[in-house]
Amino acid sequence: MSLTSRVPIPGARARQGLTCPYCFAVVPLQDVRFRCRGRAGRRPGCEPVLDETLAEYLGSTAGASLPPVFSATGRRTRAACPGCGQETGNRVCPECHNPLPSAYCDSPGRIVALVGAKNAGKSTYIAVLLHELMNRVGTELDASLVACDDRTIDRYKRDFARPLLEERRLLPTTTSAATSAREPLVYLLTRTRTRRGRGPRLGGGRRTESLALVLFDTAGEDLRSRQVTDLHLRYLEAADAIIFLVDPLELPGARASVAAVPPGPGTGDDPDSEPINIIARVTDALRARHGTPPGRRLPVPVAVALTKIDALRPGLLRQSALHRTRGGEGALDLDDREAVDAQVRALLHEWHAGQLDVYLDQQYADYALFGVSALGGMPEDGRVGPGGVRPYRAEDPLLWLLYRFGMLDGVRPQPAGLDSGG
Ligand SMILES: Nc1nc2c(ncn2[C@@H]2O[C@H](COP(=O)(O)OP(=O)(O)OP(=O)(O)O)[C@@H](O)[C@H]2O)c(=O)[nH]1
Ligand SMILES: [Mg+2]
Ligand SMILES: [Zn+2]
Ligand SMILES: [Zn+2]
Repeated sequence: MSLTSRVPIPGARARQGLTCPYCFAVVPLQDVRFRCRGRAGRRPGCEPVLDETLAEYLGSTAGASLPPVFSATGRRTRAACPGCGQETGNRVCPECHNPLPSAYCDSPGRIVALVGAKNAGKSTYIAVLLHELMNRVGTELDASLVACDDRTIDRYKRDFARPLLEERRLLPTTTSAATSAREPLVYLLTRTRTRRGRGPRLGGGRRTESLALVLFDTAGEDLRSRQVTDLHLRYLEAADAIIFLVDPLELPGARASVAAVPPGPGTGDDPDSEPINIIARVTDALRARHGTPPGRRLPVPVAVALTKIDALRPGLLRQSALHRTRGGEGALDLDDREAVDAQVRALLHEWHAGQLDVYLDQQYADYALFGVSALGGMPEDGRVGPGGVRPYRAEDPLLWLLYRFGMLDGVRPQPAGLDSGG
């Protein structure tokens, strides 16, 4: 099988400009604005002023006093501030005044959205995935994960890393966007690839590619109602790829496969919270937004991941692809990928949740199934289990998406002799 037979990615669809990863407005490049660097030490510059546009986005004036924003041609990477004459390379979105990192302006960023029902494990997954990308997986991929703004850094520490990873407390239920302002965590994942067999004279042999990882920790509650808020819709519409998280404990047929049903707030018999209904609601919204005619499948790549797979009976995992540890070579092992996909599909059918698979196949041209565990073990009394957080295959959906985006090679370790693609 050819390893280069990747289909074109819809994310590469010609956009009229770039999509702001904060407010999801589509901005023509020439309309991108600049923010003065401000005064620092002996360097002259403008004084901070209240940025009302940013304050409106934040829903608060805290953190919105910054050096002024000005217009200049956003196609350039730098511009001189009309107030103080100093050059700045800080570009911002004209709609919400959030920073647009140059790597994001210069290479078409890709937005990955994360969705799931209440209690599916979204917040826990975000905490762990980001940690993995900043550490083990980042090293393996030779990729750096950099937060695009200080608020992302602060919020990741305060709401995710500190409670879950340091204090080992389970994360609280995410509050509804109706009661508290919601803002995405915006990161840039940058990977430098050295193209094998290409000398530096042929374009340098090194290519830097970026992916905007925009994680919007939606409250499951907000996806329950049909009135998905406008920001949610814009988020989903802007997404070049979607990760759906599904709690297997919510699949009625899976109960028998679970080692112990965890205590805590299950969603019970509420049909609005069933995974397939959440996915259907999001799919309807996507269809409306993309104007996809009925009968045609949506082109957005979708990774559907069963969460909490540590909760499945050990017997079920033994001898299974899910149980195998992924070999980490900075490439996607396509044999392993197919084996996991087939196993999760078999589990869904065994659990009488085959309709989920059928539905995805009808609606999406490109979807893949995963099994992940963010915690790696059952939590106890509101805390992470005694072994600490030991994530398991948490990065798999993201690796697959990187592969789909052409940012990661696919390899088949067996049989030997195949070109490793790329
Ligand atoms: N066994 C196991 N349990 C998990 C795992 N991840 C999450 N959980 C459990 O699922 C609960 C909900 O996880 P959250 O990450 O808060 O879920 P959420 O999707 O953010 O929920 P809402 O914010 O209410 O929409 C946690 O409190 C844990 O009890 C996991 O990897 N393994
Ligand atoms: Mg949450
Ligand atoms: Zn200035
Ligand atoms: Zn914006």
